[in-house]
Amino acid sequence: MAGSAALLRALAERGIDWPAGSEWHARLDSTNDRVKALAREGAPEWTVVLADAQTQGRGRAGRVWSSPEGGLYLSVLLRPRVASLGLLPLAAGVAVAEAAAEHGVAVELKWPNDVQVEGRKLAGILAESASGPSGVEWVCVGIGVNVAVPLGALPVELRPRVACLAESGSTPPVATVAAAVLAWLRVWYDALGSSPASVVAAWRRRAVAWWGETVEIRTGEETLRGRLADVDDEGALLVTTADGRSRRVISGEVVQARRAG
Ligand code: BT5
Repeated sequence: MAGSAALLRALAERGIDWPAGSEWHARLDSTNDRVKALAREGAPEWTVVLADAQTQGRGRAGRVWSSPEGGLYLSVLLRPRVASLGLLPLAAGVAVAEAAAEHGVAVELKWPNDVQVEGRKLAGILAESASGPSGVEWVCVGIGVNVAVPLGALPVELRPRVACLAESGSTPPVATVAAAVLAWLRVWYDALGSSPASVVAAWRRRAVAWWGETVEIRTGEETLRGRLADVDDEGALLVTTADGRSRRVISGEVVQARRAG
């Protein structure tokens, strides 16, 4: 696991002594699955797992996350003490945005979990959690970032819709990007406890500018159409429907949110 040493070095260069174990595999089915297994064995918060490539990388709702070499595939274990988890994907999105900015790439965040460059997807976030009688026991936050993924290694239909950090002209080592993402994740995760409103504000500042536009939001049960009003303090989207009612949509329910044509 030479990657683990590179990661710890990159974190140390930022003054961070990583508080839990790290694994870096050449290949895994899914870093989320590995972290979930470690979570069930009682691994501590901030346990982190990376892989050079994934054979079963997952998005939400069973979608595929293409994971060839050249990308960052990272999952981290959190044991939050907060009641509402809706802000966690937004905090992770802001962390990825900060990390991308360090490498000269300005991103836009699309609710709930997309990180985009000019409408193309640079990164995705998949949070999976388990609850027990006393509430949320753990959350696994999986983050995939296209650092220098060769377009040819991706499915043809995906290529026009994908962005890479390397487009900025330099190709940072994956371990350097991983350290940046983790460092910023700690900052914004702490903010969830101390000042959730600052997370929402940071997310809103970087959000795709589609406030006031008509959107279509597909959940497992229905398709909702309305004017996008705002995101609330818990990270839920507020949509005003044609009959003037305000509807609140939480990220866990959403299959797709898009501008309506
Ligand atoms: C996501 O899902 O965006 C969450 C992706 C999370 C991936 C990380 S990698 C580390 C960890 N381990 C895992 O197994 N997963 C996490 P969703 O919003 O459902 O978006 C999925 C859609 O993104 C797909 O249907 C494609 O259209 C597109 N896509 C797939 N691979 C991509 C890639 N490499 N780059 C950009 N877009 C991609």
